[in-house]
Amino acid sequence: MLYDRAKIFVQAGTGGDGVVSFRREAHVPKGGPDGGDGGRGADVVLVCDPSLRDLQEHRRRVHHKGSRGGNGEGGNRHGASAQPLVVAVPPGTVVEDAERGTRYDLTLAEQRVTVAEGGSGGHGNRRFTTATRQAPRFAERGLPGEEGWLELRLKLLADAGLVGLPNAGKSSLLARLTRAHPKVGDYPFTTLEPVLGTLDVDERQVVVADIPGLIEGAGEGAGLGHEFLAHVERTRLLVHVLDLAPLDGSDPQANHATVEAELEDYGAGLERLPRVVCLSKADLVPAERAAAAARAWRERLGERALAVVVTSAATGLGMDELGRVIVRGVPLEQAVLAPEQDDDDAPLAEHRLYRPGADENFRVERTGPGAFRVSGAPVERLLGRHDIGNDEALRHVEARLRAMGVIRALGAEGFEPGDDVEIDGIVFELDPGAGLA
Ligand SMILES: Nc1nc2c(ncn2[C@@H]2O[C@H](COP(=O)(O)OP(=O)(O)OP(=O)(O)O)[C@@H](O)[C@H]2O)c(=O)[nH]1
Ligand SMILES: [Mg+2]
Repeated sequence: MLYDRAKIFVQAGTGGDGVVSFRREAHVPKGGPDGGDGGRGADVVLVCDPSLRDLQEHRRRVHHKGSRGGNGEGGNRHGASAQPLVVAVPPGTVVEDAERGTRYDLTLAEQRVTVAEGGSGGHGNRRFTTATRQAPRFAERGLPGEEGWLELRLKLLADAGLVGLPNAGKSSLLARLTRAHPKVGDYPFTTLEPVLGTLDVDERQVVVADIPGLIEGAGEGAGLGHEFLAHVERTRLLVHVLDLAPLDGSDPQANHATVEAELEDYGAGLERLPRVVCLSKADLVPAERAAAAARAWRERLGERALAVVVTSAATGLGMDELGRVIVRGVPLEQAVLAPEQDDDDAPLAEHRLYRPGADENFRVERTGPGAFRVSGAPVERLLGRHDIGNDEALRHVEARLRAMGVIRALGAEGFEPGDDVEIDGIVFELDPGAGLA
């Protein structure tokens, strides 16, 4: 079973708290503040690891939580920043953060992306020393890290995909062309999940995927193949494998039409990919018949196929030609290791990061007589940082609110000193000393 979907929850670490501390030395009667800052919480980082094949591990382990930053200590010692929490994903993983609308494409070994940033550490009391406040008795708390659900989807990284009806001979071709060992059987649906093989021709390598057989209705979900069509979305070339002598006596032309219709129904532009047609199992028919079929298909398809190749996995006929045609059909610069852009307009960022923006603002609203609510990320962060049960910390918060323009905005809404203010669920009496300006 190939696990190609998973949903994980990532939670970056909380920053360490700053600390309140005063210097104590035998010969210094009254030392100054020396509380150090807290360290950063752990980022959560996804890294592309070629030793992984699919997302199975992520079905078992859903939660990933980064550790806390260390707390500050006296003597101006800062807490340690936590090491990032590294989560490995296989090459070809598309990561989607629906809430933020971000998306990352991890295709190259060691490629990494920070999906959740650790919270910053709080400042120790030393940082709050001012000319008028020589001995601050408060420090900041560390902030929580970012968190959220991520959707992981694996889209195999193959340059070329083998498509065709069940039993057409796709796996036999892959085994013959590459060192892969897909299962081959004389019954339909032998291949239950895509298998990749590497084709070496003229010092180039291209990756070929063997996709489970497609049947009529596959585009709408019938059979097995439809689940795996996502994996050929990234390919540059499709090899349509057509049995020259189907056991069930079916007509190759009708079979060809069935598969092409399903590719089109799937709807990801698969029908626009260049085609190579491979007439398989040639050893089962007289050579003249195979040659005549190839001529007929070339005529019928014209420009629609890069080439029509007669093959036999049993005898090796046509294998070199098929290999060359595939390699030629996959442009060098687009070979699998170059991460590619998706069709949709949103440019794919390798390291797109969400940062709480500097342009975020606050909103003030009246919630009742003598009661107000202030919302917005910067004010909520400020409250998260401080213990307003501590008088000094509360005065510091008031000063910050004033500097941010919150006090003035409250005044404009009819706020009177001493009224209640709620920020992020915390209600407190705000009594700014220096008026409402
Ligand atoms: N004589 C002959 N038999 C072949 C050849 N290629 C495949 N076969 C046989 O055809 C049957 C199907 O081959 P597979 O390679 O498993 O076909 P497939 O397209 O991968 O089938 P699914 O995985 O079920 O979609 C097996 O019994 C193979 O031995 C060939 O070139 N010559
Ligand atoms: Mg197969």
